[in-house]
Amino acid sequence: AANVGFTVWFTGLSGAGKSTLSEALQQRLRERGRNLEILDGDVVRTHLSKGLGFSKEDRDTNIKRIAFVCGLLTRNGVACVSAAIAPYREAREWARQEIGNFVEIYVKCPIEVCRQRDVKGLYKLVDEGKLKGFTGVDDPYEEPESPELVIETNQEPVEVSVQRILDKLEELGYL
Ligand code: GGZ
Repeated sequence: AANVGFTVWFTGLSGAGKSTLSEALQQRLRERGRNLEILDGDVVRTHLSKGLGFSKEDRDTNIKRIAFVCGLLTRNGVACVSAAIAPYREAREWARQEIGNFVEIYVKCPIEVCRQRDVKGLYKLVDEGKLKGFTGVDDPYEEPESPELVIETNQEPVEVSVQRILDKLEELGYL
């Protein structure tokens, strides 16, 4: 099914592993001759969503923009990944409706582990009181209720997680 478009919609805390999984998935798909377009929250915010902040309204706008682009790409046969926090259930449901071939994956990781990883030093800023409204600390994260897959990034290596994602995509007929 080389030309079926789909969107893998990751959701999870900052530092949970969404970007890492996206890149590993892109690598594995490339080996199979399939390109993958990654819409990473962090990157999208420097272009498509430049100027948006982290209020509920701005996060929802960000998610709707990402979903809109993923929808366009998906219906033209492109394989996409969204790697944004996407903390609100309602916005994710909106994305699911907008996109169609939608695979929601909860990138689950205890916040203490994210905090320890602190790849970008943001949790440190939060602890120092220099960053307010941080997801999972003093801003909401609504866990998915029925995602297609849950990946616990502190429980298994990246390669195992990526294989489970590939298996799911095959099962759904997208690969
Ligand atoms: C959460 C924040 C915040 C606040 C800056 N809350 O791990 P990162 O750094 O690279 O990714 C996070 C990114 C979140 O942007 P998203 O577009 O994914 O968020 S959302 O889906 O909610 O729109 C984090 C950084 O931006 N960051 N401030 N207050 N993450």
